Amino acid sequence: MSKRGIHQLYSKDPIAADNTVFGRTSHGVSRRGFLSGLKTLTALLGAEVVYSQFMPAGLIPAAFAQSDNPFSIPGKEGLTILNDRPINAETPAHLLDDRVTPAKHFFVRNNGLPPENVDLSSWTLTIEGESAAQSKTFTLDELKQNFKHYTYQLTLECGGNGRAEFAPAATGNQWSTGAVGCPSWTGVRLKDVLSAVGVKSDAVYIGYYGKDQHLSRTPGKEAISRGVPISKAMEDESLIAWQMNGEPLPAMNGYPLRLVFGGWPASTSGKWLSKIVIRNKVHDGAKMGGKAYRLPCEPVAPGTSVPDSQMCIIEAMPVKSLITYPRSGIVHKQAQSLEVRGHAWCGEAAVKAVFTSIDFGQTWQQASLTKPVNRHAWQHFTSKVRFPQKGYYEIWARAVDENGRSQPMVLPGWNPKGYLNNACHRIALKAV
Ligand SMILES: Nc1nc2c(c(=O)[nH]1)N[C@H]1C(S)=C(S)[C@@H](COP(=O)(O)O)O[C@H]1N2
Ligand SMILES: [Mo]
Repeated sequence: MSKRGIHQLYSKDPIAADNTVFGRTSHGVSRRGFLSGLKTLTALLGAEVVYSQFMPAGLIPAAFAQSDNPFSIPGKEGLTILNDRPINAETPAHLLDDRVTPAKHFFVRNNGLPPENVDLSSWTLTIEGESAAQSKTFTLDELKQNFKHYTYQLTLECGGNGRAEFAPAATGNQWSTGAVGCPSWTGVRLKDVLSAVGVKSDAVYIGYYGKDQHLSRTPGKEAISRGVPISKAMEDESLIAWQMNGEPLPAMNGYPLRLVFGGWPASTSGKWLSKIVIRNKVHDGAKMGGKAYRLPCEPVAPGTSVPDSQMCIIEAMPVKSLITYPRSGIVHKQAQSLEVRGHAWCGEAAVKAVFTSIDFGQTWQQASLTKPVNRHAWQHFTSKVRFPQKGYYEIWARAVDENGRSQPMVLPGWNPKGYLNNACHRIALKAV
């Protein structure tokens, strides 16, 4: 644990390097259970908390967020590694500042072991299942030549993004805010391929199979095999994609072929895609049942044990936003206004408005917000913020969707596996 005083972490250059931010876990303050009084807090932050009268009791200052991780995955530098077997890595909020997420900053969520030595010439995609009129296999060339190509910017977010905040803690990857991104994807429409094969009238679901292996390497045992209702499969923006931002998919993101279902839990977007089944019932592949990617059908008290029969499949993701500039922990000249920016998204609807607050949610100011470039693309907000006096602030952002549904400021409904935490994002700032 570092013995450095917190003041040594201040810098006049807010975004130049990793060590320019203040407030870190290394100061012996854990993210959970911050109980000290205002005096201690002021000492640790090295600044007065300007709106302390509005600060919720027990709130852990955003300044004490997780520190940067020194390890990296080739091609994914800067991501925070959560696990190495399977590999899981998330993106720090300030590295998601681009409107179109660069491949190197797109998160990685693997359930098993990715295929090695992928051979493009022998890779095939088979479509079959009870509700397929026939079974048909395409080579990559056939897919690319027989169907029209489409490019969409589509938001993928892991259903477990934000899990780290739940109490009692939920098992699984402890994602903070970075299991989300919105690159541009190129491929063919899933519906064009399914229609070419023939979809029977009793079809209700599709399921995917990928060429990654279960962690146990048991032959024939899938790491994951999920899917979506046929209505989602038939949307214009539902793609079988081979490119991210005009380049072949990164190895860790499904090279050479994957499904992309924008706005739905990213677990439905099968990577290393080799087979799609058209089902006459809800797909029953690995991680479709039990507690996986499912919520209690009715809300439950935190810590409740819920029988599997009372768990329902997660469909569209809830409304959410992320502040991507400035990075949390910067030092800013109080006399200058600051342009805060970020993205907002929602699984089904578009985002109608984004608001920011610097007084722990007492007052909110409406940000300017762009329209999505296409359905299921995230939107961008900017907000000019002024700080009335020197001291410690938190900037909070809150998005509201077209149906009037807002992000909650505190944790939303607890659930056994810690899915769908869309609580407001907040960052720390010191005005000097
Ligand atoms: N074949 C396969 N597809 C998969 C997975 C996987 O482990 N294997 N993980 C799923 C989950 S849980 C998520 S969140 C997304 C992550 O996509 P990414 O790694 O490209 O960010 O892929 C989904 N598709
Ligand atoms: Mo996921």
